[in-house]
Amino acid sequence: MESPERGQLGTSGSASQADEHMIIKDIPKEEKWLPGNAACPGCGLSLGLRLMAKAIEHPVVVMPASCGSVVQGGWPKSSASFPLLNIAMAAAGSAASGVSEALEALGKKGTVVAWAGDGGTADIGLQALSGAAERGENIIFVMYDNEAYMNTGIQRSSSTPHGAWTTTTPEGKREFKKEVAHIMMAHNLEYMATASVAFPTDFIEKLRKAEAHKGTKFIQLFSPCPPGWRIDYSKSIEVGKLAVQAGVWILYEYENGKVSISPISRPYLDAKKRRPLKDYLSLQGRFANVDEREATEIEKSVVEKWRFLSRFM
Ligand SMILES: Cc1ncc(C[n+]2csc(CCOP(=O)(O)OP(=O)(O)O)c2C)c(N)n1
Ligand code: SF4
Ligand SMILES: [Mg+2]
Repeated sequence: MESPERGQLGTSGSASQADEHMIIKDIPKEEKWLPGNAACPGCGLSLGLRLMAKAIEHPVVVMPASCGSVVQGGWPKSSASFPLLNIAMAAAGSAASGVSEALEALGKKGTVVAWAGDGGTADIGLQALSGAAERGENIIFVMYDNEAYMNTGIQRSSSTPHGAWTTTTPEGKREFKKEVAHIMMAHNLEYMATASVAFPTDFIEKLRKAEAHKGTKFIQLFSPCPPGWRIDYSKSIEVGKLAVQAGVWILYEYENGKVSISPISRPYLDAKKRRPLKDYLSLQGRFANVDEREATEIEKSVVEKWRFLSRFM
């Protein structure tokens, strides 16, 4: 799924670095997120859960109200063959804190993963997440970012990008995307990263790295949603790759106060190597109303994001 970018890395003089990374055939075969679930075809969130359950041996998942709550299916026929607690939309950070403390008190094994959408993270869940991070609760918080409230009919969230159509922004969202990862950087976490379901091995490596750290770890996962982004069901991975190649979605890690751009995104530090933004926008019906002026504004926000991160490198 991700070989072209690995190839690029190898030919840009970093072959030994590339060799250190896992490749697709290294992904564990065991499935703990079972097939036949209720996700739409091409659902990024469902692929993300599948990969998470491969990366982490004993996940204990806390899931606020979201598409995730629905796609797992109704008990007793859930797709999750690991413990999964369905909780209120605002409560991922606090519920995960409680589960983590309880596991420790009882001496039970398990890695607590809060698996929340962008609404359940950037909006109503931000306070509980911030509290957990400030207390240093031993959890991995994954914000799967499909950039809108998909489960309730594609309403905009603060993580919806500028110009995107949603049912509550019929002419395109006026505001710009809230950068939750930047907010989490301000919490001085030991480990924070961005990832994408289009780059599964990178995501798995980051989850494993997160698991090795104590305290609150945060991963923001780019998760395409075909109905919400008005893309063909077969295009999720292509759109995910284009987001990285156009520099819109930057893969990076933040550890001990330093940002390091992940190998897949590193070539795009050089703006000339990025794919044109229009290639990314034009593939998605949600950006159909974006005109030249707005495209320029989006382009500027991409440049500004790279500049912001470069201050921490
Ligand atoms: C307090 C509260 N308000 C509203 C809802 C209704 N609700 C359930 S899921 C959801 C959307 C969640 O969006 P997001 O977190 O982005 O996850 P997604 O559906 O996109 O996967 C909403 C608004 C709720 N369950 N609780
Ligand atoms: S609406 Fe989007 S996020 Fe929800 S199940 Fe379908 S593809 Fe996945
Ligand atoms: Mg969402």
